[in-house]
Amino acid sequence: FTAALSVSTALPAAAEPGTADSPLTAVIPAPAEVEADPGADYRLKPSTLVRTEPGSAAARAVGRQLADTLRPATGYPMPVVPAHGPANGISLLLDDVGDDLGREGYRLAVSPRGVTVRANTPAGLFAGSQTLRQLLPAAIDSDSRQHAAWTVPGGSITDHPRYDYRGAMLDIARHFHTPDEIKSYIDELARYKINHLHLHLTDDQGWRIEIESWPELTTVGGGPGTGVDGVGGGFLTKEDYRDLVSYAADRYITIVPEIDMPGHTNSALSTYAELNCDGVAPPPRTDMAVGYSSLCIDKEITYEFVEDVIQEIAELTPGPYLHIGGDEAHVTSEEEYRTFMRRAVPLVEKYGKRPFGWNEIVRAEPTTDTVAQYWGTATEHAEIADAVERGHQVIMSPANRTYLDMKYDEDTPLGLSWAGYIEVRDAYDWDPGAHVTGVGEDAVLGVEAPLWSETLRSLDHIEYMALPRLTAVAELGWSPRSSHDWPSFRERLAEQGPRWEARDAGFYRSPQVPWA
Ligand code: TNX
Repeated sequence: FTAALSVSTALPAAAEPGTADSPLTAVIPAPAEVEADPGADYRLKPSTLVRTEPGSAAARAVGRQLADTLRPATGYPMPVVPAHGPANGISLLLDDVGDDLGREGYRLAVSPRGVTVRANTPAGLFAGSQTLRQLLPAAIDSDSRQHAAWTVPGGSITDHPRYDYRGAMLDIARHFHTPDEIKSYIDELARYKINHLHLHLTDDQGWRIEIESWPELTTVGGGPGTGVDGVGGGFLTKEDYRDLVSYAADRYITIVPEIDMPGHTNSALSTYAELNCDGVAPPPRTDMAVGYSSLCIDKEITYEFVEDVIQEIAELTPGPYLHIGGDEAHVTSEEEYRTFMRRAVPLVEKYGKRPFGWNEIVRAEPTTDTVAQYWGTATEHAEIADAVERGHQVIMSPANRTYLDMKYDEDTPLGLSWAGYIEVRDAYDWDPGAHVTGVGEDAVLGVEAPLWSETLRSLDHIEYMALPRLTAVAELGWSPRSSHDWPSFRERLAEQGPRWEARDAGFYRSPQVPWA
């Protein structure tokens, strides 16, 4: 579909024709059903209106966001108005499109008179709007006026997600990333229909979220000189966090906060001496080692601390989940680990949240409502299979597939390689619903791509590691199993390149992808 585009000199790559089968299918994640009608293209005009469901403030807000994203490159005014009268232009309508499409599904129809998105809820309208953005030429992502034929290919799409939970994780503990950088990442997630952002808020090297009852966690534990190599200081105030929650919510993304415990806690232990079994604060750490710290399991103050933190985080978080980590507690004995989790997990529930932990958490046999995040590299894992047998749901984040901090290959300047190199095809070619024996489709709540920040300091670094692999995980989470197809994915991925260029996002030009 990019063939119709005559682009400014700033975007030479976008002038190359796309190679996907049908222009309507050139979308990531792949829509569930597509019916092309080549004679029925719609072209945006200076007079195009964005019409939204009358009486729905949420539909109107989705329409406003869509118009905001279309104005800069088109230069068209794109007024947002209530949808009365015959359809023309872009219409976002709430309608009964059937239970099959659920909360996030939508139908999108393109005819010469306009584009109509119908959905059961505003979340579906938002998802449909993201599809529409990708159906326009790549130059639509530019923040300055471009000369292009703003054509949307004719036909219809019926779409809905495979999994309810499609996530990305950002580690802001090893290096703090600012609210603006996090928002920029949220924008990128939203485009690919990722609907959860897990924030890894605390770790050995830094504590990045204000806790009023333990104020030095941030001023000392997250202050200047903290982070890997001592250059990752900073923290989110409660106001920053609330603002991120609402920025994400506007994009139908739920924040999942993580306070990692009982290991990965050196920043807290070095700030508050009383949390240590011997009452002596260890020195702060800025190296990348893992597994050496633990809260003191036998001290009552530990549970006062844990409860205070969980309470404050739960109060700040409208989303249903609260992640309490639980990974790599190598200096906590198995018995201590169970003792700890048997007190910590109920505290999460006491404050109204659904507990979430890295897969080790199932060793403590917590309530089966606890979601286990699988980060192993094996496809046989008795512990997690047994947990599924007991009724747990699992988030799939196999480290050798979804870890965005793993290097692409031996030459990647950033990242780690303990789980191997992950090229784009490795990130794409696996099935979350059949990856680990005993963890079947029904046990999988969703997928998540974690991005650990030991080696990452800037948004450029984040983008380079996340793009393009993030889109592979997004497609695994959204698109039907039956649409899984590497040759198709790599062609569609190639068309994202000019879009990232148009919006100045850095990405890794994998040799596996036929970039324009
Ligand atoms: C393992 S994955 C960790 C993190 C590191 C990451 C680096 C997990 C639950 N724990 O502490 O940052 O590897 O890839």
